[in-house]
Parts: sequence; structure tokens; C-alpha cells
Amino acid sequence: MALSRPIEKRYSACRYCVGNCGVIIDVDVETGRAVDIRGDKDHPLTKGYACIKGLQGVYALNAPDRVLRPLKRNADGGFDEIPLAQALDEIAAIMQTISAEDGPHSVAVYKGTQGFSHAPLLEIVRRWLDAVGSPYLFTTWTIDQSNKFVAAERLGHWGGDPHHMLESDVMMIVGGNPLVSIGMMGITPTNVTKQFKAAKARGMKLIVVDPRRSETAALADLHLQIRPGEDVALFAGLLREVLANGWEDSAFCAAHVIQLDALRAAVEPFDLDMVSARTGLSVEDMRLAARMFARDAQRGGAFSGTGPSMAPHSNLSEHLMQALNVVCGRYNRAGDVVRGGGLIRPRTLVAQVYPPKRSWQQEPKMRATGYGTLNGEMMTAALPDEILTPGPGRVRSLIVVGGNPAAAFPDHLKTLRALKALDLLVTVEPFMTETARLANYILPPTMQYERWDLLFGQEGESMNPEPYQQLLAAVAAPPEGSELIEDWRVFYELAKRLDTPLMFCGSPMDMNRTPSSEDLLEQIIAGGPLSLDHLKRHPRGTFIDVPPTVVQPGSDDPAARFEVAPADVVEELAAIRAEPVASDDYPYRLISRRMRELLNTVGMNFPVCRAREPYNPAYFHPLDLAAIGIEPCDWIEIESDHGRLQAIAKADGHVGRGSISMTHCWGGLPEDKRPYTQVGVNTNLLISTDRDVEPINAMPRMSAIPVKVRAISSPEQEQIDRQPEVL
Ligand SMILES: Nc1nc2c(c(=O)[nH]1)N[C@H]1C(S)=C(S)[C@@H](COP(=O)(O)OP(=O)(O)OC[C@H]3O[C@@H](n4cnc5c(=O)[nH]c(N)nc54)[C@H](O)[C@@H]3O)O[C@H]1N2
Ligand SMILES: Nc1nc2c(c(=O)[nH]1)N[C@H]1C(S)=C(S)[C@@H](COP(=O)(O)OP(=O)(O)OC[C@H]3O[C@@H](n4cnc5c(=O)[nH]c(N)nc54)[C@H](O)[C@@H]3O)O[C@H]1N2
Ligand code: SF4
Ligand SMILES: [Mo]
Repeated sequence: MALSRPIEKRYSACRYCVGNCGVIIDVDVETGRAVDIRGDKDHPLTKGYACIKGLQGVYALNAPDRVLRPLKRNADGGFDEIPLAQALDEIAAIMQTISAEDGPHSVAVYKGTQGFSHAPLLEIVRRWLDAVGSPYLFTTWTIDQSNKFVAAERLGHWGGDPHHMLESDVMMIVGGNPLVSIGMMGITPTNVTKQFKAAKARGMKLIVVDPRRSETAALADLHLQIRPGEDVALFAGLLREVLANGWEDSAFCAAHVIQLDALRAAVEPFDLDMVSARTGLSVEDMRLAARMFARDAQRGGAFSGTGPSMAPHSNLSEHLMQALNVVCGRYNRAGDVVRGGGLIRPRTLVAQVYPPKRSWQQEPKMRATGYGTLNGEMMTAALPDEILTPGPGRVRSLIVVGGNPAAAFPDHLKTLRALKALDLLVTVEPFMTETARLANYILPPTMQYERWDLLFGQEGESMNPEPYQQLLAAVAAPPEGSELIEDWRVFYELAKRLDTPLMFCGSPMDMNRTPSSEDLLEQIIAGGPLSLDHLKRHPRGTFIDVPPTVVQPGSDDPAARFEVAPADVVEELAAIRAEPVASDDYPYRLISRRMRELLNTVGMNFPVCRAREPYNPAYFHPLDLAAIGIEPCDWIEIESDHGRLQAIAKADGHVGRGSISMTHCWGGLPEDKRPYTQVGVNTNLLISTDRDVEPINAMPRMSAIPVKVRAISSPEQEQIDRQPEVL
């Protein structure tokens, strides 16, 4: 019998996604290392829920392929270990030379999904860019759902929050699958399935708009199985139906909305017969949706996921969907008690419109493409152009933190060319990912459970349903012999070496004495109701005794109105009527899909996650497979007007006719020529960023991609040879 070693239970929460599931970590007291993880049944928010990839969080800490010491790429393309201090010195020296030659714009940062939960990092990245004088902050938002910012900045937004699912009579989810993605769609991101079932049991009606009968659609009272990319037509039609029947909230519109007649005129041509021809939905189902949403319900809104934000005309579809919420007045009013008031940064909720601001029209602009900023960020899909377009001010140095652009960016081959064209690519990354392989330096970070965080972080607090906070302490020691760095400290150390003092939460940082993560958290929560000492006394988290968040009365400034039909929106809507619905050349539409086992590329190297899904099949409706003349598990080639890929076809009766559903970020680096059955294939090969991008935010067409399909008789070796080369 093996000798048992003393184990201590420590409390924490998983931060891979916005779920923030409470977990218990078993720690070997002698080594300090984490040895096991499970959902914490007594966690008041998540009550024991944890998903398959979250439960690999301790595997990830101890993974045999974890990068444990800083690495520098050598002339042969391999990597050599190098002391952390030397890596930081060298990186800073190269940056200094590049900025002296090409100005501060030549330095950029890209923050991926795993950079959104680390509280000190969230603050320091922006301050670091301010200090070095570069506006080039890129994040996943602009290859994800930046249409939400565009809509809010053209339409205006309400300061009192939309209705929450827990207090709604109806909810419409458009192109999102929160049962799997735990997405941010008017819900509390905890125990999502139970939450939906409970809401439905008390009578809430659920409408889901999705070309696939997703797990969420399977729960719906009404599933509108739309043709991909036709959300604009649907929402124009629903608005027309609501306004024609007088189902809008006329008092709310009178007080807060302008351009209602212009909206009415703009949607007039979208009668339900015409919309039916575009969307493939029946007129009866759309009428039913309009009645359920607007006539028969008082509370509850429409919320979108990534489906429509990745489809063409994503800014317009979001505008129209939000306009439906606006005309139906689906917002909290003065006096309403709301969730998500914020404890780290208390939020003041006010019952008024914040008018459109169109921040992208102001300086600074991207040098090569001319895009402006959105939410203080530049457009990620245009970053490769910024690197590849010659001329002064070219981006020559990129720090990646918590992301994997070589796998995740649209226009895969252009992205790889751009990453290879950088003078300096640094990635703060625990694994040898596709991006790490191309980097000049890999700085391995402490991971969740080894670093300090706050539940939901300061940018995710509106999702926290309760006045509950948990200090997520560094409960596990880093691996023996490792030399890791906290994500935030990379920026601090570089600032020191570049002689650019940093601000942090409004105060200058001490650049001579390195602060601890606890010091920084203390600064982040200062001014609010939290205290680090109090949180430390409650390692499992604690409810904070704060008054409920009540929406305050707003100002009645006549300039603060929702602009439901601005000229550019009306123009784009008119142009859509002339667009063909289907193309004979590219009759199928490839749609995005997320899997439980992975979060983009997180989990790709976890055996438990990969055992279920060794590659990413192309899912078709069985009748479509028959129509193409292929059997499940046959090889196919999928071709868009930009690129092609080869994959194995599978039948899935939940996928609508004419759609192909496939997950993203697979395939590894093309030059490795690894077999599809081991690594899958990257759907970003099909996506162009030279065209088919939205005008304001460069959001590419990443779903509803027109494609054609043909059967191929490809044995594996032939398949490998067909993988594209990077130019
Ligand atoms: N075709 C297509 N492309 C897509 C999408 C799609 O639907 N279709 N989805 C898009 C979307 S929505 C997104 S958000 C992007 C995602 O784009 P990215 O954020 O660039 O990709 P991820 O795979 O999420 O990258 C997370 C990285 O963080 C690393 N990591 C894990 N733990 C830690 C840690 O503790 N610290 C640090 N520093 N790093 C850590 C992981 O190993 C991984 O490399 O992809 C986009 N790309
Ligand atoms: N398990 C897991 N969870 C995740 C992630 C993950 O990779 N795995 N990724 C995280 C990230 S980065 C994000 S951004 C969120 C995203 O969260 P979600 O937006 O919920 O992502 P999906 O689950 O892909 O759901 C998108 C849905 O849109 C549908 N769709 C595709 N095209 C269209 C269209 O043109 N119109 C309409 N109406 N629907 C369409 C698809 O069929 C799909 O069901 O999830 C996060 N959570
Ligand atoms: S990845 Fe899974 S366990 Fe982790 S927070 Fe998200 S849902 Fe919870
Ligand atoms: Mo995302």
C-alpha cells in the first residue's frame, strides 16, 4: 500500500471561463503542490458544478509538457532555457531599439482569453501601453463580439442594465449556447442548465435563434432554426411586426427614443413573407416569436452570442436586436433592484440613456488600415496588416499574454506570415502552443491556483449575481525547479528596464520596490466595500454586507436618447435587400460551434479532453450528407472563396439543412504536417481579413461562411500533403 502523504483542502475557483466555478484543491502539504481538484458543493454561487476542462486545472499545473523556465528561440528554430532576468533584459533592449527606430507604435500587446481573469493584469496592460506611448492594445473582443460595442455606440446604451433572466417572463437567445459556453447572455454564469430549467419551471418562455438545435435550443419553447447569416432579416421582420401591431412600450419610446418613424420606414420592406424566404423560417413561427416576446411578456430581453457577431452584417444584426429591446423597453427602471452592482468597482446604475459616441471616429487610428478604437482597443483582425504593411510605425514587436493568435486569428496563413515577420514576438504562456513555437521568447507564467485573483475580476463583476466575493489566493506552489513570472510582473519588469514609470489604479507605482500581488489587489479594491484582511479570513468566499443595488433616477437631458435608425444603419439595411440569399457556387454555410472539452485551444493538450475529441469533424445534416453522396466518416474538402480544408464528415441531425458546423482553433502549425486525425484542421483557413470584414471594427466573416463541399478519397498521407504551406 502506498504511503499516504498529508493533504490539505484549499478553496479556490476556476478561471478558464466566466463561470468562476468554486473548487476545492487538494494540496500536498510537504511539497505545496496541488494534487487534486473537485467542484465545491458548498460554494454558494456554483454549488459543486465544474466542467470537464475545469476539472483538468490541476492536471494543467503538473502537466509534463508545461514550460517551466523562460525559453529563447535559437538560430535552428529550437529553444534554449535562459534565466528570467536575462530574458527580460534582452526583450527590453530589443524593444528599445525598435521604438527608437520606428516610434512607440511599433510595440503592441495582444491579450487572449486567459488574460481576462487576472485582476492586476487587467489594470497593468493598459497602463504599460500608456507609459510606452503605444495605442496598440488588441484583445479577443474584436474577433469575438465587438459588435456589441458598435451597437451601443451607435444606438446608445441604458445605464440601468437590461433585465436579468432570473426576473424575466421571456428570453430570446440569438446564436449563443450558454448551456455549453456559459456565455454572457443576460444570465448568471453559474449552473446554467439548472438556472434555465428553474426559470422555465416558473413560467419563463425561452426563444432560441440558431441554425443548429444546440443544447440550449433543445430547452427552448420556440426554436427558430434560421439560415446562418440571416439574423438581420429576422430582426427587421420582428421589429416590423411589433411596431405594426403596437406591441412596443410607447411610454418608454416617447421618453427615451428618437428616430422611431425612420426605423418603422426602414423595416417596412421586411414583411414576414420576404423574411421567410431569406431565413427559411415559417411566417407562423416568426409571428409567434413576436407575440411571445413583445405582446405576452413585460420583462426579459434578447441577447446574442457569437453566432451573429461572427456572421456577415454583425453590427447591423446586433443593432436591430438591441433596437427590439429598446422599443419594448426591456431595461430596469429607477427603483428596480438589480444584480451585479459590483464590489471590486461598485457600479452606479442610472435609469437613462447614454447617447451614441462613435468613438472609432476619433484619433488614434490604425496606421495601415485606418480603423479607429473601440472600448480603448484596436482591431485584432487588422493586426496582421499592421505588421505586414511596410512603412514607418510598423508594428514590429508584440507581447501576447493568455492568447494563442497563431491558432485563433482569422485568416490563418496571413496571421502566420505576420507573426513570422515580427522582429520580436514574446508570449507569456505555460505551454508550447502554436504561437509559442513562433515566439522569440516564451515567458512561462504562474497559472490559476498559483496566483492571486478576485472572483470575476474587475471587468466581469456585472455577471456576479450576488454580493459575494472570494479572494483566490495562490493555494499551490509552482513546480520544483521552475522559474515562472506572474503575468502582470512581465509588464512591470519591462517598464523598469525601459525606464517608463507606470501608473496603477490612478497612483504612480513604486518602480524600485516590486509590489506583491496582494499589494496590487489592495489597490484595486480600494474605495469599495472589500478589505483584503476580511477576505483572507474567509477563504471560501463571503457575502458582503452592502445595501442592494437600486437603479437611480437619470437625467432628462434631451440629448440622451436612443438613436434607433441612424443613417449608416438605414443604408446598410436597404442594401441587404439587394443581396442574394444563396450562392450557386458556394451553397453551404459553415457555422461556428464550441465544445465542452475545450476553450478555444485551452485543453488541446489535456489527454482527458482530447480523448473525447481527437479532431474536429464537419457536422452535416444526414440528408445533406446523402445529397452530396457521402457516408458519415468519409473525407471531404470544404472550400470558401478564400481557402480550403479537408476534414472528416459526420452526421448530426441537429444541424440545419445547408449548414456545416465545425469548431475552431484546431490543426496545429501547417508546416508540421501532422495528420488531421491527430490535430484536426483550422477553419481560419477559410476566412479572409482582406475583404468580408465589417466597416467599423474589422470583424471578419467567421460564421455563416459560404462554402462548397466535395467528397475526396483521401488516405491520411495524401491528406497531409494537401495541407497548405505557409508562404
Ligand atoms: N474560426 C474561428 N476562429 C475563432 C473563433 C471562432 O469561433 N471561429 N472564436 C474566436 C474567439 S470568440 C476567441 S475569444 C478567440 C480566442 O483567442 P485566444 O484567446 O488567442 O485563444 P485561446 O486558445 O483562448 O488562448 C488562451 C491561451 O492562454 C494560455 N493559458 C492557459 N492558462 C494560462 C495562464 O494562466 N496564463 C497565461 N498567460 N496563459 C495561459 C493557453 O495555453 C492558450 O494558449 O478565438 C477566436 N477565433
Ligand atoms: N466549453 C466552452 N466554453 C466556452 C468557449 C469554448 O471554446 N468552449 N469559448 C468561450 C468564448 S471565447 C466565447 S466568446 C463564448 C462564446 O459563447 P457562445 O456565443 O455561446 O458560443 P457557441 O457555443 O459557439 O454558440 C454560438 C451559436 O451560434 C450559432 N450560430 C452560428 N452562426 C449563426 C448565425 O449566423 N446566426 C445565428 N443566430 N446563430 C448562429 C451556432 O450554431 C452556435 O450554436 O464561449 C466561451 N465559453
Ligand atoms: S471552465 Fe468549466 S469549471 Fe472552469 S469556470 Fe468555466 S465552466 Fe467552470
Ligand atoms: Mo471569445
